[in-house]
Amino acid sequence: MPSIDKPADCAPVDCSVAAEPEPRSETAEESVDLPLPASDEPRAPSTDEPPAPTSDLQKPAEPEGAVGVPPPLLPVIEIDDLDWPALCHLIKAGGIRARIQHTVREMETLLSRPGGPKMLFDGYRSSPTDRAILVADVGEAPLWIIGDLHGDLLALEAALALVRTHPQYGSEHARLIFLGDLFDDEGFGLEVLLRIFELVVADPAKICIVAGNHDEALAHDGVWFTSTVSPSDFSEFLNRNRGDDWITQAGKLAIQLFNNAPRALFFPDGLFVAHGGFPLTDLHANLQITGDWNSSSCLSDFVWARAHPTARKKLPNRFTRGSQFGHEDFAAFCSLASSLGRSVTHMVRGHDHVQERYMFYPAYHAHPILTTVALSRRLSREFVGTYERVPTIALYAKNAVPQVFRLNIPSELVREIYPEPIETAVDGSQ
Ligand SMILES: [Mn+2]
Repeated sequence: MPSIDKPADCAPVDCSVAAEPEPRSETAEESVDLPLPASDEPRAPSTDEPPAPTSDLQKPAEPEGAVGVPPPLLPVIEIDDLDWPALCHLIKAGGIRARIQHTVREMETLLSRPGGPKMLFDGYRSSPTDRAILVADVGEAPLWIIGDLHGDLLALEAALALVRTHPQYGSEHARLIFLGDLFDDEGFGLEVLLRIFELVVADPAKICIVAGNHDEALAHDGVWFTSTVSPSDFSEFLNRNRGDDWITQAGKLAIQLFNNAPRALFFPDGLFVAHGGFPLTDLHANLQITGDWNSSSCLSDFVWARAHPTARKKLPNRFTRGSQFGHEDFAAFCSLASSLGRSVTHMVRGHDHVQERYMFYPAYHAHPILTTVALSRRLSREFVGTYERVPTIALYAKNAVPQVFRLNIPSELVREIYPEPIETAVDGSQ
């Protein structure tokens, strides 16, 4: 793959050094999938076995009007029949990089339009800078949710093949919500970014990009790209390529796009969408009074908060942006949001790179949360499990938890596109 800047990005020193500067905010990402008790194994739900109704201990005092059974979990769908050789060829052909000038120009034009780019759900912003959008009508065309990609061009192309051309599930009208974290963790960060730019430019009304913590952390100080998160290899890649005006401009456009990208979406059926979480409990009293969903602390929690799989409550820790929440914290948020006119009953998010690449947390059965990430490989900061993973995406279903689709990419293809780095094999030692 001569056109792809991979070998340099895979230098072993990047992986080990980058993990150290900010351990408190990012190492929690792995700790979530390490100590799970057996009861937290992801499960494949079936329609005839809905989650148990809320027990009396779960929500003793919730003032919900339309209390009923929680939104159901739908069966997980296995996708095995994509055209894998064609996907492999597509990625190796390097076309995305070859189209960079056109893509960057088009994106530049779109972002400088007076009325904004008019992307999916932008019409529901209460003001041009509203980043916690109350969506009045989700629309009818299929709506897919794609979690963390971290440079996973293979998972992205597989997802696009599914949502557009699959004989059973594909549609030319398909719309996409990206849950952020498009780059960092090596892989094909620039290609993923440019590919998503291409999708936006082709039809902005079909694409919504919710900012993740890695996207939000990227900045430019006038000379250099910077990042406040670790790993931050994408900003290092951009700096290494500062002689290339097109790559530099792509990075700057990404920053511009993410600055004003939504941090949260509230759907009318109670689905809440964000990269990480929701305003944690120490913000609730103030939020109740002000109703200001766009306060900097609320916006930060949407992007950075992490799900604890089993805890009832977690004390917000404001010394780290990645503070955790428990299932009663989410129930409290659902209650608060509903009292502020935003019904929240369930959530879809990315952020935590769970080993199975999707997770329904049993402890959250009263208010289900789906975590979905589209990562086909074990990242260098993950230390357990197989190298090949099954990336997932999810399909919006009204009044239900979004339906999980597992993209069963053949192992050989994963290894061909992402050769396993020798230095992280077996035991994770560097
Ligand atoms: Mn992530």
